[in-house]
Amino acid sequence: MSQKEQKSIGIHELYGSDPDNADLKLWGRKTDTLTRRGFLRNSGLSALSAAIGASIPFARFMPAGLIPAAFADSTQPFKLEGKDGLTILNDHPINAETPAHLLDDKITPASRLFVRNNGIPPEVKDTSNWQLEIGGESCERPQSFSIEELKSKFKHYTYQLQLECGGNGRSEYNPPAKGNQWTTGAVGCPEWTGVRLRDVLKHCGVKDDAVYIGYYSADKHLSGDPSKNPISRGVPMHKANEDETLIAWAMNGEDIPQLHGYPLRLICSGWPASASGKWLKKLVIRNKVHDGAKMTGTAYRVPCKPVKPGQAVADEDMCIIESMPVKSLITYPKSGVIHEQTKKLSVRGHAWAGDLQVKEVFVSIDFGATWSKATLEKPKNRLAWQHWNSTIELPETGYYEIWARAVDEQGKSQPMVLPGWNPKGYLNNACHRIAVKVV
Ligand SMILES: Nc1nc2c(c(=O)[nH]1)N[C@H]1C(S)=C(S)[C@@H](COP(=O)(O)O)O[C@H]1N2
Ligand SMILES: [Mo]
Repeated sequence: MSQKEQKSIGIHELYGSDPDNADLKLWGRKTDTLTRRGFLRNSGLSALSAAIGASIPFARFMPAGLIPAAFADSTQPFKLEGKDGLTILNDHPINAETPAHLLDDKITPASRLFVRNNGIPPEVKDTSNWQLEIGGESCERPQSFSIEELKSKFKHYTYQLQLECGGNGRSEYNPPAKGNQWTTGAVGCPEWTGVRLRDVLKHCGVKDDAVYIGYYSADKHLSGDPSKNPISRGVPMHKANEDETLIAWAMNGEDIPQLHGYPLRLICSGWPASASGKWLKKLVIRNKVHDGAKMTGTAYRVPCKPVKPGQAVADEDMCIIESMPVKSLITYPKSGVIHEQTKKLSVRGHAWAGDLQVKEVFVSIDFGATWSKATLEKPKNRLAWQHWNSTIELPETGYYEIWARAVDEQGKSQPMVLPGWNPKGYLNNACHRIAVKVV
């Protein structure tokens, strides 16, 4: 079996692709098409066990078409300046994600924050002339601020705020979506310091007809055409006016790193991170939904109602993504760990839910047949991710998968299988899982 085949059929595609066939092909396992549970025939079970190098105590619960988590991570991280073990998905423009076990820190350090660039980043050396311009048709008093003016005129705030790319998890969709094939690592939660966007907008006068803000940045379009912006997105006024929406100059108490938007960036946490413009040069207050680059078509928009995978969707049936769905990560142990059966296993990670809080996190060791509740901490502040942990006993030696599932304050759970297909492969919040071999 090639790596490509392994990668192209994962747990979250179970219902999207062809589980019966996949099972038969891979493990000689027959699927009950009614319950969609796979039944391992003796030969299939031993083939699977041999490939993993362990018995599978909960094999009877293993869903059809499942590629063991032990095989899922086949990409090799390689080196990006200032980054620690990130996986590079594209080098023009640079896009890199963080393996789950390297996101274990409560506050994501710069060295472990994913990078998502749509264009060519500027090389900013001297910021004494950097001006942030505020304008737009719904701005009463258009004006510019130097960084020093921003710092001296407005009150400073520091919050821990999570950023997740709208395309995080894209790699699992079928039919596949074009774009960076993010797995689980396009998320992070550093601490940001800056001024409230609301305070700056108020100072410049917001007209009654204002509905949206939009950003413009200093990065260049990949084509080199100076009249084109790589990305110019925004948010509605109610999001712009939130306490935690910042014009930030510091990350984790230091200047924002070049790759992450030095010297100024917008932070609109809880929404697709594409709303958090880096290398910020201009903000516009709009009297209509902002129509900059990547605000229209299939960019950061999904079908307003679910569609069949691969179906064409009319433009008027596409809706802009707003708050991101509930999600979690297992950051310890690292997938593939070998654990002694006599010891309890500590498991931990983070969970987040867009604009909402996470209410509960559950953990399963039997492919989702049963779940136990993890201990969940409160967020440091609104829109920060929450830490969870659990201590697990594994009944016998063999191969296990640990699955984590978060539920938001409105009772919405992460799905165990892929959520609704959409043309660009956004919003995959299916459960994260890791492989554990117990000896
Ligand atoms: N100016 C500018 N801002 C941008 C982008 C960009 O390419 N240019 N990418 C956006 C996207 S799609 C994401 S997911 C986040 C990524 O932030 P990070 O690279 O700091 O992790 O920045 C957003 N802000
Ligand atoms: Mo993104």
